[in-house]
Amino acid sequence: MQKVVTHFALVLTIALAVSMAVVAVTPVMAHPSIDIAVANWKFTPSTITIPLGEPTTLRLTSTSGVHGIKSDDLGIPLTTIPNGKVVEITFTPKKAGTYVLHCQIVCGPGHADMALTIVVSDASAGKAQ
Ligand SMILES: [Cu+2]
Repeated sequence: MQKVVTHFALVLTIALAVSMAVVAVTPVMAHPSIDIAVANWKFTPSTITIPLGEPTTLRLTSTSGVHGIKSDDLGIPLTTIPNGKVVEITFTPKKAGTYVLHCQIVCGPGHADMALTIVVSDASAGKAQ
């Protein structure tokens, strides 16, 4: 009986590992996902370029301090990024341009200069219609 239980546990472990591997290689989201490190007092990268009209997910992780971003133009609600947490924001830019998002939480001496620049690029603009 003990052997059967051990065998079952092994099969279950393998099945779990295989299903996790499938999840890992399957593109879950077709739209871009961008990792941004947030720290005192900068976003890294500090400038990102994203396509116009496509849902984009920002995955923000703070390694020091509590920060925040917000953009009415881009449809990003006021979002706090606590230290050590991963915060995901998905939005769809409606208008091409350059948007400078200043940190929304007063976070210390470097706060005034802490900004994330998002360039929304209309990739079809240069192509013949
Ligand atoms: Cu900040």
